[in-house]
Amino acid sequence: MQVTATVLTALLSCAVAVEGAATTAGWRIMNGITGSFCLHSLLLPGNVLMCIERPHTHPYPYINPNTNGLTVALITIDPNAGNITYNNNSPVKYNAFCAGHSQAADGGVWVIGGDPQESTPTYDASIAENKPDDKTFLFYGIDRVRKFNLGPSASAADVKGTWDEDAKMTTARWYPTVLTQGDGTVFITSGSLKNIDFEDLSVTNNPTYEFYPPKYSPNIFSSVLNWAFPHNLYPMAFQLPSGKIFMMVSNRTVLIDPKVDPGNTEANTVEIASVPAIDHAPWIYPHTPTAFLMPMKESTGYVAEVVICGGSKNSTSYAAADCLSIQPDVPGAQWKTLASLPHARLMPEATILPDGTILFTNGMGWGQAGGNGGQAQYAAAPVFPSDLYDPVANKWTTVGTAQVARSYHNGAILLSDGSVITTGNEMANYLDFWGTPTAVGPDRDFAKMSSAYKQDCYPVVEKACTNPYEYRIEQFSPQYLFNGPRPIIKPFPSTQTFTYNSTISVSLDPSGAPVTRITLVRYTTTTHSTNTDQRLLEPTLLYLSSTQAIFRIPANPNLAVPGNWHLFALSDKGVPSVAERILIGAGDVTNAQIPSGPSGVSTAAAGTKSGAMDGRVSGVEVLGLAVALWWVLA
Ligand SMILES: *[C@@H]1O[C@H](CO)[C@@H](O)[C@H](O)[C@H]1NC(C)=O
Ligand SMILES: *[C@@H]1O[C@H](CO)[C@@H](O)[C@H](O)[C@H]1NC(C)=O
Ligand SMILES: *[C@@H]1O[C@H](CO)[C@@H](O)[C@H](O)[C@H]1NC(C)=O
Ligand SMILES: *[C@@H]1O[C@H](CO)[C@@H](O)[C@H](O)[C@H]1NC(C)=O
Ligand SMILES: [Cu+2]
Repeated sequence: MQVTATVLTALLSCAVAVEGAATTAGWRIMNGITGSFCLHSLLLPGNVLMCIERPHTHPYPYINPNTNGLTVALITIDPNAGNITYNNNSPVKYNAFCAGHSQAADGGVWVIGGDPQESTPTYDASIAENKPDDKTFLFYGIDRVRKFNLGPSASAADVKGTWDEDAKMTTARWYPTVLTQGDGTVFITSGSLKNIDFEDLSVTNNPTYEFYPPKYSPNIFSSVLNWAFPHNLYPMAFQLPSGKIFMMVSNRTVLIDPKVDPGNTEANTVEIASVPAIDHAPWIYPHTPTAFLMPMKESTGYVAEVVICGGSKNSTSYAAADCLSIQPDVPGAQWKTLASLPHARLMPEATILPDGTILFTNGMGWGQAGGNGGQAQYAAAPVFPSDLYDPVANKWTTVGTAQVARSYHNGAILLSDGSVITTGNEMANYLDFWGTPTAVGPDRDFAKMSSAYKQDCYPVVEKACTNPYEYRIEQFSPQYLFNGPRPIIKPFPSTQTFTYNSTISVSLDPSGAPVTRITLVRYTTTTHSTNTDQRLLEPTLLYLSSTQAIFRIPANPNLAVPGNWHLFALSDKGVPSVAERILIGAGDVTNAQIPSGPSGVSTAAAGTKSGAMDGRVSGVEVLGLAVALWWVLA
C-alpha cells in the first residue's frame, strides 16, 4: 500500500501545464485533476462535469485521497483557460458505480441502479443495499432511482444541487440502460441482478424493462434480452421521433411502443431487422461498440438514423472497424453498411459536434471490456488517433492523436465552447500488465490468462500494481475553432423553459461572424460507450439578420427530448459560436415576432437548405449570398 502515495504524486505531476485558450487544433491535457475518476461522465450547465467513480478497492487506497472516499465529484471546467477544478460536494447514499443515466426533463440528471461495492466514508452498513464488506466485486445490484436536481441558478457558480434517492425500481439493476422520453418518463432496460461473473451466470439474468414513474406492472419480460444473455448489458437504446424506443441487443433490434400497455406480454414490442452476418462478436458489452443518432434536419423531415460502430471481431480478439446504420422509424428498414472506422476500436466514444460531424475517440485495439480496477486488464493496445466522421460524405478523416489512453470505463463530452473532453479509464496502469502500448497476445487472453501476468497486478502477492485510476482530462479542439471568427450569441435567459413548436429568437452580436445555421445539441451523459442522450437537431431558419435568427423548436417532444441543450450558431465556414444553454420542455408556446422587411432567408432557401454538414452544400452558399446581399441592401 505504501506504493500508492508516490504513484499518485507521479500521476498528478505528469500533466504539462497549459496556459489560456488552445491556439491550434488537436489535443491538450488540461490543468488539474477530476478528484473522482470519471467512470460515469455527465454534463451539467456551465460546463460542470459530474463524475462518478468505482469505489477504490484493494490494493489501491481504499479511500480515494482526492475525495476522502466520496464517489461523485462535480468538476468545473474552464475550456478557455484549460483548467479543471474539482468541487468535493456531492455525496450519494447509494453507490452509483455501474448505474445507467440520462439527462432529465427539468435539466437535472437521472442516475439509476448500480453496484453496492463499499465506498467509505459514505458507506453505511445499515442500508440494506450496501452489502457486507467482503471487498469483492460480485455484490447484488442496486434498485435505486436517483435524481440529481440542479441548484437554483443552474450555473457553474452554483453547482451544488441535491440528490433524491428514495425511489426504487421493481428490481436491482447492474449495467442498465436508461433513457429519457418525450414526456419526461425514464425507460430503464436490462441490467443484471448483480455484478456479472461470466464463470457463474446462474443468478444474474434480468431480462426485463420498466419505466419511472412506474407504468404497467410490475415490469416487462423481454425475450430478446433473455435470448441474448449474458450479452444483454447496457443495450443500445434511443428515443425515436415516432415515440417508439429503439433497442439493439447483441445483433437483434426491437422497437418498443410505450403507449401500448402490454399487460404481462410483449405486445408493445416488435422485432425489426437483424444486423448483417459479418465477422463481429455480439454488438454489446464486453465487445463494446458505440452508437449515436445521425444529425437530424428539419429540411429533410428530422428522420432518425441510428449508427453503430466498432466493438470486437468474432474470429479473433482484435477490435472491429465496422459501422452500420438503420432508420428504425421507416417501415421495412434494414441495416446498411457505412464506411469503416479508420482505426478499429472497442469501447469507443462518439461525440456529435455542433457542425454535424462526429468525433470518434477512446478505446482499445484488442481484447474486451471489463477488469477489476486495473488489477486484471482485459484490453490492450490503446487507440490514440481520433477520427472525424462526415455523415453527408460518409467519409472519415483522422484529426489528431491523443496523449492519454482511454481504456475500460472511459467517456467523452462536448462542452459549450465546441471542444470535446475525454475522461476516465481505470487501466491507467495497463503497462504494468501489458508491457508496451502495442502488446497484444493470446498468452494474455482474459479467458486463459496465465498466472504470471495475473500475479503482477493482483493484491494477493505483494507486487501491487501502480494506481489504475486516470484523473486527467484531455481536451480536443476541432479545426473549426481555427477557421475564422466565431459568431456570437447574446446571453440567453437561463431559467426559462422553451416549449414545443415555439418560435425562438436568438440575438446575435453583429461584431461576431455572420451566422448561416443554428444547431441544437443535447447535453449528454455517458458510460461504457453508452450515451442515449446525444442528438443534434438542425432547425430551418425562419428569419436571419446580422442581429437575429429565428427558428422553430420541433413540435415533437420525442424528437427534441426535454432537458438541457446547447444552442450553437454557425458561420458559413462552419465555425460555431460558444453555445448558450437552452432548456426545452413542456409549457406554454411562445412565438417570436418575425420582423417585416428583408430577411437573410427566404422560405425557398430555407426549404431547400440541406444543412451543409460538410460545409460545401450549395444551400449554405445560397444562404450566405442572401445574407451578404441583405447587408448590401441594408
Ligand atoms: C489555470 O491554472 C493555472 C495553473 O494551475 C493557473 O496558473 C491559472 O491562474 C489558472 N487560470 C484560470 C483562469 O483559472
Ligand atoms: C446473431 O447472434 C447469434 C448469437 O451470437 C448468432 O448465432 C447468429 O448467427 C447471429 N446472427 C447474425 C446474422 O450474425
Ligand atoms: C464466431 O466464431 C466461432 C468460431 O470461433 C464460430 O463457430 C461462430 O459461427 C462464429 N459466429 C458468427 C456469428 O460468425
Ligand atoms: C405549430 O405551430 C404552427 C403555428 O405557429 C401551427 O400551424 C402548427 O399546426 C403547429 N404544429 C403543431 C404540431 O402543433
Ligand atoms: Cu464497467
